[in-house]
Amino acid sequence: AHAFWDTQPVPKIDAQVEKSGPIEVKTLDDVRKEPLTLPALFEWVVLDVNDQVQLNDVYTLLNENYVEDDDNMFRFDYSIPFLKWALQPPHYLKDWHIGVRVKESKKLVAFISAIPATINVDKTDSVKMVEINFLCVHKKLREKRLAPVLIKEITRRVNLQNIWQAAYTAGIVLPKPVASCRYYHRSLNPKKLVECKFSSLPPRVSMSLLIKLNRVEENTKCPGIRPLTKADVPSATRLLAKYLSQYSLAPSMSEEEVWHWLAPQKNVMDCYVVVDPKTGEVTDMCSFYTLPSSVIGNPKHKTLKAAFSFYNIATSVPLVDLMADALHLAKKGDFDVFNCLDIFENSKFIKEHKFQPGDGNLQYYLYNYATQTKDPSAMGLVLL
Ligand code: YNC
Ligand code: MG
Repeated sequence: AHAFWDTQPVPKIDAQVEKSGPIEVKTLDDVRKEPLTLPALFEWVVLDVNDQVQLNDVYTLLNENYVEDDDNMFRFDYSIPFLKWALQPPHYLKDWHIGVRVKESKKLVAFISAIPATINVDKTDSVKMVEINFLCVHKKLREKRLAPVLIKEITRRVNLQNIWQAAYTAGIVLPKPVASCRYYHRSLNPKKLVECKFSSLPPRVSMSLLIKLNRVEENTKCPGIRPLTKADVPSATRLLAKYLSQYSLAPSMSEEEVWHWLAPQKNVMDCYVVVDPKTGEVTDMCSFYTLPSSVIGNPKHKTLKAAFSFYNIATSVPLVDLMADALHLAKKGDFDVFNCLDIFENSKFIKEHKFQPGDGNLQYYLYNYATQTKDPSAMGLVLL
């Protein structure tokens, strides 16, 4: 049923994985030295995301052609600063920002990216991997089997660095999900969400009641909560490592990576911490990234500003209180909606804070690494 995926080192969809580990083992000698062949009208390019013009090309391709919801009402609108940040973590490789251009016009018509990451699997195996993201083929070139060529080319370039595993997420079901997760949404601006048809007025609920039901706390609950600073990083890194060690799939981050991924950046990343006043140690952290969506064909609203839950850790306060602060801070930041998955301990605050289940699912995958299927609550990894 999968002309491409059936040839790849991933478990069959009905496979019951017993033992964790690589599916195939290869060496550099096995890796093709030349790029995959593209149809004659196209050429491979490396996108230099430090160049504003090339970064803008990636932005525009994704803005016009990237992921939409099932009803094609919203499309992710990753911002230019977000893309620059997401594509350049410590030890990123420029070669892993791959584009396809039309030879004649130089128009960018496809993209795929990899970034390096160390992922802990089943609490015992630390695996050097890449995270694959932003796979996109222009709408006019769909269903021409270009996606497998992009995937094979990035695999080749990752393998050339002696890396043989990858983590990725997708809305669709492929062989074979490690976990099937669900999105939940907390309205912050219910009036706008209804006007955009992101949500609808429940029966017998007036707009004014809906607004009242979705109010957030007027003040923060966690004493001293404030943005993460660079001085917090050693302590925040320890807190994260300890917290993430309980999950079956979770990243392992150096101090450098923690600062890259969590440093507050307007319209990209929000990260707040509570610090023990005696020891200076970070005891609690909440974070969310900014990912707007274009509202397709709405006369009144052009974009929805969504916050996506990232890493949240509560040790000195209840998790529900920490997340009440996250919602308060997101509302203050003018977000319309706060999104999270049912991963981590998120189920503990989803009900209490009036999140509603979405219609989208998110499947987590590993490439060339078999492991037992996991419950969403065993997942400790967020991909952008
Ligand atoms: C997808 N999202 O099943 P079979 S997520 C993986 N991830 O192959 P064609 C996908 N595979 O089933 P189109 C996929 N979507 O025949 C489709 N496929 O074996 C498979 N959408 O290719 C599909 N971005 O070119 C089928 O399809 C084959 O023209 C069909 O292109 C697909 O970034 C796509 O949703 C998604 O831009 C590019 O629809 C296009 O439809 C599009 O004929 C809107 O392809 C945007 C969108 C995907 C977001 C993401 C993660 C991608 C992971 C890719 C897999 C990485 C593997 C690990 C590599 C490194 C390994 C190392 C080491
Ligand atoms: Mg295609």
